Amino acid sequence: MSKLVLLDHDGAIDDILATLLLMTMPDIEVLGIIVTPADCYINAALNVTRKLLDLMGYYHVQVAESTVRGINPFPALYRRDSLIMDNFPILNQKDNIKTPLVSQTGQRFIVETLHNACQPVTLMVTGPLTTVATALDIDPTIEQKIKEIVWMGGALKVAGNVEKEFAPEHDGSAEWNAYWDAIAVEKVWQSNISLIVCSLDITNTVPVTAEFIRKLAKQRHHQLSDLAGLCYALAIPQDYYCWDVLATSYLDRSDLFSLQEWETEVITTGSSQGRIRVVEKGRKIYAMDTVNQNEFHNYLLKQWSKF
Ligand SMILES: [Ca+2]
Repeated sequence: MSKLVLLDHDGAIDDILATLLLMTMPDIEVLGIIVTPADCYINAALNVTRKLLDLMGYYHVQVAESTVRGINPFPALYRRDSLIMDNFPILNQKDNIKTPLVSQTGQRFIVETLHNACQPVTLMVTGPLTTVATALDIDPTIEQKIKEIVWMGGALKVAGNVEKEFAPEHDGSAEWNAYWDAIAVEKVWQSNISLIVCSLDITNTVPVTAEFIRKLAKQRHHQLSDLAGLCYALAIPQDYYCWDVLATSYLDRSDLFSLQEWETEVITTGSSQGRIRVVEKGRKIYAMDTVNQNEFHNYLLKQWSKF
């Protein structure tokens, strides 16, 4: 039986690439995609997601718009990438979008989809945890239908990526997805759901390099490689890593990773808000600890040559 997955992403370059990767995976049934309005402008991010599904011929996958709000907004400089992607020629070959946008909110869509699922579902979250936390607020019984949450977020033993330039009162110890809404992280931490976290500790080991983009360029006759190369080229002026893409690859290739168990707590207020700290007797989580970078890159090249 296929592994059931709900993807909740927040519309940045990396989220779109994670979607691109997830849709190529064998033995996985994607029950829907929720877009959380965090590292994006929401209409553009919804369009990009649906156009991408159109490009791959996955018109049956439902897309839902989360209407949650975060506490600390992402910088406009990051969010505007969603507007650029929405205008990529490769995503605008047709006049109309075929993949449906469901009428209910993303948070309600999670509740309904989990209730209707025939077995527990993996939640793949590549943005803030706010939509998941809100779904748990709407109906706490959905917890039983969540097999695990695989989340890109947090910084355990390394510095965060919330920079002074964008958050003058922060001490730099938090990762952006956690900083956007630390209270939502705490809400999920209070549940009994199994958590597998892809934190900056491991994503720091997979920077986006010009060399990798050249490898994608060599196979650009495959549409997905061309699109991925375009996305990464857009990212290269920033200090960019395979954050969401690494996290998502775990669903198909957990064999490339080692995991480590930690006991942790979430700081929700003050200058360290969004920090996830390792403490004795804290909430148990599994963090992806190491990955074989070469094999990870080869895996991406292989998956993105499928279309
Ligand atoms: Ca993201």
